[in-house]
Formats: sequence, C-alpha cells, structure tokens
Amino acid sequence: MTVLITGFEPFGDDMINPSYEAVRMLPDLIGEARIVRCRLPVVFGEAAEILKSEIETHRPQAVICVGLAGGRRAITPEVIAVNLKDARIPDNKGQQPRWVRIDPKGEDGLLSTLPVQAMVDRMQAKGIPAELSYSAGTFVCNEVFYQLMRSAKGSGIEAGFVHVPYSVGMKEGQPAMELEAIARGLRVCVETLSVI
Ligand code: PCA
Repeated sequence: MTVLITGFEPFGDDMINPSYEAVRMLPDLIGEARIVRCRLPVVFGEAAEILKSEIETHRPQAVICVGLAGGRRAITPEVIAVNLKDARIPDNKGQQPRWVRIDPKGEDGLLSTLPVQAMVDRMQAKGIPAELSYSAGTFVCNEVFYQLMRSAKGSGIEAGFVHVPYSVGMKEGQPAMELEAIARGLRVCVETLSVI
C-alpha cells in the first residue's frame, strides 16, 4: 500500500521548512507502506491543487500532510480543518485573503480521519513531545487540510494534517525540536495508521 506524505517549502522569513525536511528523512518503506513524498508550495489554491493531482496519480490509502506551526512545542496532529482563509502574512505569491471562506457552500469544519489520538499516545510513549491540536490556523496549511478532507470524503482514504514545531537552530528563543525527532515522530504517525 501507499502512503502519501507532504511537507511545505519555506515561507515568510524562514530559509527552511522543517515539515518537508523531516518528510525527506523518512525511509521509503515503513512496515508495509510505500512512502511517496511531495513538497507543496505555500500558495493558496495551488498547494491544494497539486495535492489533489498527487492523490490522483498515486492513489494512496492514506495521506498525511505536514506543515510548520512556529511556536509550538510538540508534534500536533490536527483534529479539524475550518472553512476559512484569514492570512496574517502574504503567501509565497503575495496573496493575502482576509476572512473569506475556502468553499462558500462547504461545511464549517471537517474532521481528520487519521487516528490522531493514537498517534499522540504512541509518540508520547516513545518520548516524543506530542499533543492534539484543535486549530490548524487559517493560512495555507488549513486550506490544504480542508480541501484534502473534502476530496477524501467517501473515498476510504485515511487523511489528515500534522503540524510540527521549528527545528533546532531556526529561530532564536523559540521552542524547537531536533529534525531527527520530528522525523521519528512522523514515522510513528505512519506506523499508527490503521491501513498499514
Ligand atoms: N505552515 C503554514 C503554511 C506552510 C507551513 O509549513 C501554515 O501553518 O499554514
């Protein structure tokens, strides 16, 4: 079976994005699962479109999108995507939607279908800082998460989003995790999937 894992390119004033750096460190095979990686642009609309076409190409049984949430202390599987774009900073193409719906006719919120609590429990059991998050924000990550859950609906694909902290050395005075620890945590998330 195939698990698609995505990370993001850098954005804002950061030179790297630990989400893709950690995804890159994952082995090609985790248990029975073949890992397909993809780096998404931090661009409203485009990132979700690329993700959709990757899903059509690879037909994965599970999709885990990973992004950076600077300031967090732990790896945080997201519980819910909200139907809202409200960008505090411009995306990498200068777009900055303020308080607009992702889908004017869509539901307000869509829940992850990943085993988020089990992921947190298993990461913690291995000494990796982890907790649930109930907000993926209102920037590009949340839009990708919302569109992912919309397209995965009824498809049987297990899908959701995981935010990770800054990696060590990125931002002075901010909480951070070693890139290796972030990658280990993501590996545990994959191992927790019920499809593998
Ligand atoms: N984090 C941003 C977008 C890309 C990323 O890694 C977010 O949380 O929306």
